Amino acid sequence: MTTESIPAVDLPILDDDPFGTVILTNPYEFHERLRDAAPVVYLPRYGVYAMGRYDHVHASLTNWETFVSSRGAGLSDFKKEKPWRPPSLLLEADPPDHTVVRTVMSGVISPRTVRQLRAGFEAEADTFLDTLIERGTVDAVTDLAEVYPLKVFPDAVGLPTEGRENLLPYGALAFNAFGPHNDLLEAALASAAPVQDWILASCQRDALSDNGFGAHIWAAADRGEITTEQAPLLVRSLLSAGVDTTVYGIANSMYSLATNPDQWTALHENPALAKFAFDEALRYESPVQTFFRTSSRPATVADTVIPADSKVLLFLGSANRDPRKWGPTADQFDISRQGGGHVAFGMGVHQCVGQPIARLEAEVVLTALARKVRRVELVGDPRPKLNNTLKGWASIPVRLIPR
Ligand code: HEM
Ligand code: OVM
Repeated sequence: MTTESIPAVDLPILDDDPFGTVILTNPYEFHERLRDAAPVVYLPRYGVYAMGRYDHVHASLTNWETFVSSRGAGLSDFKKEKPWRPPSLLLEADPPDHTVVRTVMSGVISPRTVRQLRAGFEAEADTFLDTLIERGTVDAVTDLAEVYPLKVFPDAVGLPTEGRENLLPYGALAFNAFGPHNDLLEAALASAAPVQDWILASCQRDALSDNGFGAHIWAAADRGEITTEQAPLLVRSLLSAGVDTTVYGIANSMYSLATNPDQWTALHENPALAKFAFDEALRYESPVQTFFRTSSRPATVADTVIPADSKVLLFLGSANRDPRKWGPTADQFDISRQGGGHVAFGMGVHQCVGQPIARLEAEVVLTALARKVRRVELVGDPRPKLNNTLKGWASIPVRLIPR
């Protein structure tokens, strides 16, 4: 260890590997130890500081001047290492640069533009779910959570049908790349070249239909709000962050509901609760478990000083189960839970710009399913899907029992 990486005195040290198989498979026991140890701990394995309590994660997310994103939202410090791809103009930028492109993206994905998608999303959910329910026994991940978003989202962006099979591998790569260079990242990189080529080509104006989110980003370039160099990188943000997240979010919702049958019953009796069920599932099984920041200056957090130029790991999934915030039932899935404020979409200037789309997809598909299905029975053991950033499932075998 070099002198500059010696942690502030008196900081608890946790030797665990949060990117190893054990914790990625079941992070919750580790989260509890992390939260109970102190507001800030040191992880010598990666030479980083970490926070797992709600208050400190929330405060750090909203303090972009001290905890910057422009040096990367992953383990790698862009000041010291070359990024694996040109940085995101949104995720990996700070104000004021961030503000300009964020304003453009918020116009492209707005309550108004997303509202116009609802009828089409509903029609797609209706016919798709009827064929699914006909089959009875299905996989809630590969037959449902992957299929529906992979139809409606690329349509909304304006992508060609051909090559859409590249979207999930690209997302898996991008989210693994926030972590260390371990076996998971290695596996994702192994077959990545054609995937990256397809993504790059799909960000160009001529690849996109003329009435989707992609075209609307290019229209902002035509109006001079962003440059023609920035447009493809903003389309890339949609393709990086817009697919795996909703797939995991819908799959985690199905897992939470299938393992808590009383909650499915409540949802079936009142399908209008679907939006609350999704929010509670995001809290209970957060698809995005972690993001990093870099300290731009010495940062005081609850009496401890994090030195300048440190990587800081924020455990969103732990904050979302902190009993200090959520009370003694923090570890229970309860769709009638009162009081929001989960950080599954982040908080502050980087808070998920794709939220209206994610919420629409989930609300529409879960509402339709709640109407059509009386009971969801697990008929086999769910198999976890490991990723350095995302928590979710490779397989959830279920029987859908119609009303
Ligand atoms: C940012 C989670 C869906 C695009 C974020 C952040 C989180 C997150 C935690 C904050 C990152 C940070 O603070 O560093 C999720 C989850 C989703 C979801 C859980 C689904 C359930 C989407 C969708 C899109 C999207 C559908 C695209 C349409 C983005 C972009 C950012 C972002 C571009 C960066 C925003 C910025 O830095 O200003 N998301 N997201 N996300 N998300 Fe999402
Ligand atoms: C981006 C982005 C934003 C959020 C998450 C993410 C792959 C990527 O702007 O490229 O994960």
